[in-house]
Amino acid sequence: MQEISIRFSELFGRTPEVVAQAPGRVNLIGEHIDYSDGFVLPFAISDCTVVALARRDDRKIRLASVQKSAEIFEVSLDDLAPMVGESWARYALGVLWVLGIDTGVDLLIDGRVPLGAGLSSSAALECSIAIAVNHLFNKNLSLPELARAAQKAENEYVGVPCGIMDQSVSLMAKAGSALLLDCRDLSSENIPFLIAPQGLELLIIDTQAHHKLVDGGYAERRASCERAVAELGITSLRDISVAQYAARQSELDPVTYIRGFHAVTEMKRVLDSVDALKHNNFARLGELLNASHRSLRDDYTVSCPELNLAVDTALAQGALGARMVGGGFGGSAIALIKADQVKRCEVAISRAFSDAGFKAPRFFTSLPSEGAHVISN
Ligand code: GAF
Repeated sequence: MQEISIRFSELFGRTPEVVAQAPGRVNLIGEHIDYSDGFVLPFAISDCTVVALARRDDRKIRLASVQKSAEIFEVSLDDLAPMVGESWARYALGVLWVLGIDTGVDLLIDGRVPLGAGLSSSAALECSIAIAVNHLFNKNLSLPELARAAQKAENEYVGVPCGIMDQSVSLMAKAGSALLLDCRDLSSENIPFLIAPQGLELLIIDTQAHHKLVDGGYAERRASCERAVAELGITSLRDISVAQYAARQSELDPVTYIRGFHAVTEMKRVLDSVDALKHNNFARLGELLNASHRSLRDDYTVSCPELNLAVDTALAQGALGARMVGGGFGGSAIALIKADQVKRCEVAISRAFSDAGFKAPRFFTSLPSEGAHVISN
């Protein structure tokens, strides 16, 4: 029996009916454009959130997390409403609320995606529950439908205005590939991302920085993109080329213009990256990662000193490319680097952080892994 099933039995005095897991993610490129209908290119990491679930014959929801020891949070199905629950529990309850279940459940979560590292531990939690509930309650929802449900839970139940990228990749990713996702209709293509045979690794640097701006800053950037769309009278930033956008600069205020400029240039960088990957041109991919970072740092202004130092140090150590990933203002950066340079790079980044008086960073590497699935039932 799996470890989580044993813990579930100890806690709830019965065996789970289903165990499922969903991974966190790293976004290779295509940052802050999922909410502008863009193409993005994330992949799933090997760290997952695992959930064990069993139905009850009443309307109680009992929820516990391995990371919060045996503390059981209890709520009635009839009392589910936005913001009900402890902060972490809201992500789980939100999914139950959106999917609509007709009996209570016992639910145990084992979250193994590093928290606060910008690797989408929240999407992993939501999607592990979405896939388990879909299976146990015979919902027959497709992966894109489950992604939309998980996003809705985060938007409306938890109150975070995230886009659709993290939930989609957590559900739809394939091992060995990055997911080229069209955020407009959630169609996707698996783009092989096999860097090991090239002697390369993708180093993930968790800066351990969490700047307060994160909540307001994300919503504010999103609002700027929406303003650009409204003022230019277009359907989305997806529907305008870089040249067309630049030609209309005078119609927008400077801040709105520069935010939208990040979005339209990032959309092009994603498609150029796919082309680079299809031609095994990792030097070109590295240049595009660097350009993405500069755009996020200078135009979209969602980077921070820790992320910039991680990126600059990785490049000084010979990385082909490096950039911040995720929402920004902290969290992780990635560096595409020769495998035999990884250790030296880690040492240099740790030293640079210590010299700058920053908290010690953490390092991970991960191959592109499989999306959410039921492990046992
Ligand atoms: C966060 C959000 F949740 C995503 O939807 C996406 O916008 C990302 O930031 C930035 O690309 O992870």
